[in-house]
Amino acid sequence: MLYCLMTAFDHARLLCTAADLNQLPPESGREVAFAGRSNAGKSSAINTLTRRRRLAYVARQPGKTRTIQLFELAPERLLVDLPGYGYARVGESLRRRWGRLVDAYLAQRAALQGLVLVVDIRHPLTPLDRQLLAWFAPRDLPVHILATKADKISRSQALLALRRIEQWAGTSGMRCSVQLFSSHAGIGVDEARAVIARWLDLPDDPSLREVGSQNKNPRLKGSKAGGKNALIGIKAPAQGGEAGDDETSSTH
Ligand SMILES: Nc1nc2c(ncn2[C@@H]2O[C@H](COP(=O)(O)OP(=O)(O)O)[C@@H](O)[C@H]2O)c(=O)[nH]1
Ligand SMILES: [Mg+2]
Repeated sequence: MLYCLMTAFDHARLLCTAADLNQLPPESGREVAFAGRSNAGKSSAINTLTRRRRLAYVARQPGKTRTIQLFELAPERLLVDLPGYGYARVGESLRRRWGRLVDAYLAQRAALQGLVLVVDIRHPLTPLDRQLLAWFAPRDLPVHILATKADKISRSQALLALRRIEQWAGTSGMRCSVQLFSSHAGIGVDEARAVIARWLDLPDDPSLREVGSQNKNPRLKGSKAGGKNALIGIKAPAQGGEAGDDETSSTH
């Protein structure tokens, strides 16, 4: 039996694009930010979670996004797509590369409830990702790592990579959870939605709606991704089964 959150995710809309902190909306609500290396799959993840093809801009070339995009799921409940880091020359400091805008957002934004760190499962937790987490740790907010593009490698490789990230997370001292994800294959969608819904305190969370057994994708059967997140306080589904993003281009 599968369950899914019938949520505000399905009603997402672009609220605004901010090139500067003073263009952000007032801090009266709750926000969950998506961070990660350029081209890791942040925007694709947002599109998949909201079951939209082009809500967030999916770049054909890495390093293009320079603004913060804010998506409204419900009044004062926002998803925030941050510009990626790591595309500029190796050797520059994270803060210099990433810029004042994102730096200030993550350090100061009071509305921020948690950070979704999107990592390409084939290159998980690069030095820049670790730098970001170390730098973000003093805020004492939860971090959920989406190990995405799980469709690009075998299931056994994916589980091995997942275990490595979990081991690191276990020693990090942070409130850190990890899961497999794929925007293209729809892996881990409901699990990620459940974490975000809880952080955003969405009005319909944690109401679960029984939808019956609809998983037609044999790749997803038996995956452990749905049960890996120790921070989820509700029954995690086996898998989402829906792939909201059918972008086929890849710069890899
Ligand atoms: N195979 C595969 N490709 C993906 C996945 N997610 C994103 N991509 C591709 O990776 C590239 C970068 O994605 P994008 O979402 O723009 O990354 P961002 O820079 O982190 O926002 C695009 O070509 C996407 O189509 C995924 O889950 N599987
Ligand atoms: Mg993007």
